[in-house]
Amino acid sequence: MTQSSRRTLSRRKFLGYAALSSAAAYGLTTVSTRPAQAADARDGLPDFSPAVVIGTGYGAAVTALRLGEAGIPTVMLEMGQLWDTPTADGSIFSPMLSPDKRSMWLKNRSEMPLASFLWIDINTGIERYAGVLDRVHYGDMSVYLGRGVGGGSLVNGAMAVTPRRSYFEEILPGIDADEMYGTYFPRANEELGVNEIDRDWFEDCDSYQYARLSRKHAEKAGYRTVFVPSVYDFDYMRREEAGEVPRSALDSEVIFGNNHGKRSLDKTYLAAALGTGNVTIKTLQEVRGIRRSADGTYRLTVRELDETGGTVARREMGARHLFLGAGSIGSTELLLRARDTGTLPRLGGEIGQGWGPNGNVMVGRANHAWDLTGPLQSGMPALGIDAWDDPDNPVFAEIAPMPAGVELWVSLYLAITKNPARGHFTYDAASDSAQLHWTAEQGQASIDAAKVHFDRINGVNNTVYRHDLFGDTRPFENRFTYHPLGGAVLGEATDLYGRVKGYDNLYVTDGSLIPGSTGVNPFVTITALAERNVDRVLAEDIRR
Ligand code: FAE
Repeated sequence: MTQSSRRTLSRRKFLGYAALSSAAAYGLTTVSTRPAQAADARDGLPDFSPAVVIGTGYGAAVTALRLGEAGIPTVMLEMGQLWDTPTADGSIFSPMLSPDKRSMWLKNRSEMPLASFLWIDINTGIERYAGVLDRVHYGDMSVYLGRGVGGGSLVNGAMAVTPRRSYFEEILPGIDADEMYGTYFPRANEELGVNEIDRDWFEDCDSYQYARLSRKHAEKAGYRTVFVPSVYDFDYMRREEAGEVPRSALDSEVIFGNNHGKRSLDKTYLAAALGTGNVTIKTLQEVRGIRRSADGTYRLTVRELDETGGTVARREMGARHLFLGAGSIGSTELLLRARDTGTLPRLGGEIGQGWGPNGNVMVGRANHAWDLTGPLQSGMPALGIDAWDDPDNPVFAEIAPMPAGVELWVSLYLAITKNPARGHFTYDAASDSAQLHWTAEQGQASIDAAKVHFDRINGVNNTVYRHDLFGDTRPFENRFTYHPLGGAVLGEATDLYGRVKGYDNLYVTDGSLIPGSTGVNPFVTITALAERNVDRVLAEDIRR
């Protein structure tokens, strides 16, 4: 990138960021840098836009930026809220340890990944509200999702990991890996603002005592650990520990949103997209239906929500080019509904297939009394145990915090395993929703793989598993995932650039494209693939 294009981009980002802030301040559901559009914010949707992007997560944000840069008027429809309005105490997001209504999407109780501590329920009642974290339940699996302008970037752990090239080639063999690793992964890392922790500070600080302890235990058992890049600003974190700035990662914040420090998409791609002047974001707009008009354009049925999930209005809007960026769960559901209710009948049997939880398993170990994790724990993981080269049980285990503000003598991990089992979705007409078919047995291979390594770590360190964290006595939790992947897999439900088979000008641009597993935390892969795909779509389908 040249110096002048860098300057243009940051000016654009500034404009976009200003638009995001002022929209929140005025309570608008439309965010745009064009004043005329902001003024008619409460007037619902335009009847038509050349391009519509559903969602505002990673795939969606990349797509909107590149469409906007190409001069294409683009509307983004997001079912969640814009998270930029401080409450009386100055916070935008709910505290992590005492969740309020802002924490969860339309729930009456918080639903933390750790259900209990010493078997005591740690969740609390909250007011039903369009909050930032959703947990969608399907039998033996539930899926955590971010809701709001920025999608998963608002609630995730910020770990920004480029997958091993050999594994990327294994999961997506049809994609030119030279191009991905030469162009698109570097581009994604730069635009996302990925940074690395200062190694000297890491060794010295209080915030990562918990990670250094887990490293000590892992190394004693012969494992190697690797630093994990992040989109949390590590310089800001260093100043948090020094007491120079308000705390966020060091105030236990993560899954209910970070009040400071995190480069979520509203600070990066979406700000830049708005700054092009061609992109408008409409919030609290849930797309429910997609059909095709006689002239070949798409018509969307959109439900406008209020802050408690009630329906304000149902409207329609049209698009020539339609991009689905509603995430693995959201985009898959939209396509399945369209196929099975007959509004897009040419969609194929590949829709809804190839889903996986990225082999996620959570596990806790009980530490000896003298092995302290420390009361201060950064909410943003910075280290992982890398056993991915184990030929029988490949595992990448991020060393996760348990940021309660007091010593708990627990080491926590989120393991990513290589589990070949895949689930699928079907459309359920009675509930008008997609249902996931995934069984506990399918998840067992992930537990078995993680157990091999954590048994070894426990054995060498004379430690044991915690049995009190997941609501019953199980030591391993694989009944939820942070990393839903698949449902409209690249090269199967779509061509190799995300064009949905059976229809032209219809694209998938999010985690649905990835066949169930990336071997690492997925958002860098989703971002880089979206960059690659939109390049091709702009060149061949839109600018032609
Ligand atoms: P996503 O970010 O989920 O965005 C989809 C958007 O579409 C959301 O804003 C939805 O509200 C919206 N939407 C859905 N349906 C509709 C509809 N019908 N109409 C309008 N809008 C709709 O999609 N990944 C990492 O790489 N590193 C991490 O550290 C990490 N930690 C995580 C921690 C948590 C608690 C969670 C939940 C996830 C974490 N992830 C992490 C996963 C990561 O956030 C996720 O893979 C991406 O956000 C998925 O990006 P997509 O573009 O697929």
